[in-house]
Amino acid sequence: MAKVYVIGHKSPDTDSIVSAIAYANFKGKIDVDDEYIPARAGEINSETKYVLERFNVPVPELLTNAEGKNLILVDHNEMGQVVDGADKARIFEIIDHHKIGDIQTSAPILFHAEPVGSTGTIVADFYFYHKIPLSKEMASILLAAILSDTVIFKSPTTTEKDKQIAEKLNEIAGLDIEKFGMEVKSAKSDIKGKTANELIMSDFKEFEKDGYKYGVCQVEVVRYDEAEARKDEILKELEAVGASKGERLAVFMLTNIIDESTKLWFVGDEEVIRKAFKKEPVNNEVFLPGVMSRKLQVVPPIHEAIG
Ligand SMILES: [Mn+2]
Repeated sequence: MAKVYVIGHKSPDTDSIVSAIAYANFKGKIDVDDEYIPARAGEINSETKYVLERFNVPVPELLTNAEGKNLILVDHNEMGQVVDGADKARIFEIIDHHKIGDIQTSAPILFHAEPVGSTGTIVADFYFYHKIPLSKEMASILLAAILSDTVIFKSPTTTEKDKQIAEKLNEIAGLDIEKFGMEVKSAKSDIKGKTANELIMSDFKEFEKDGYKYGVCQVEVVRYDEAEARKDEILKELEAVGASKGERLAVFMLTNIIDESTKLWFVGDEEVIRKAFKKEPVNNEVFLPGVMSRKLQVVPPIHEAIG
């Protein structure tokens, strides 16, 4: 009886963790001679924690070094993302939805890659294809993985197959898909319990043009109201942070991943904001529909508008 670890990429997301759990469970059902153990290559994030706790599914065991072990890789096929020691492990299978990377094996393996929105979609499809019954818990976490990776079907990576498989899973899970997706995504973008300083500093980047210093932080949310209720507090802290760094402009991007828009809050140089976004700021804010990327859509116009 061989022991085989099913494992996703480092800095695991919900898809990596859930695929490992669900595929290990699937393999255990079609091959009773070997033992399939779900594993993880790092700490789980708050979204994954929420999903596993909600359905009472145990967190997979942490594998820090895979040397000498038998592995099945899910949700990745790049050496840069694989668990440490994988170069000295035996890789039996790869199940993934990314571009083909650089992993090499010394023996033939099962390599299943499909251009769909999540590995969860592929794993769920295996259950349906082989008519292996899915428990309510397993169907629910697989649905969570699909909704997470496809940003509730809003990501351009979403395919028809993701939607169809999600529907089939939900015949077992019995959830309100849209509402469940929001609950999953909000678990990661939860701003409750974080101070204004923590929100600002969690992803703050500093820039400079000809001695003009400015800073831009970004916080992703699934709804605006919670952060908006704290706008005064956040602006006050933003002003303090900007001042401590000698910045003439400090920007807080409140990005709504559902709505695909950004409320840009700022303290300091209003003229630069006006010029950069060709909008009249109201209460230290401009609303930017379609804007989600700091490096592509916010920093270049500000940089251009300075000086
Ligand atoms: Mn994935």
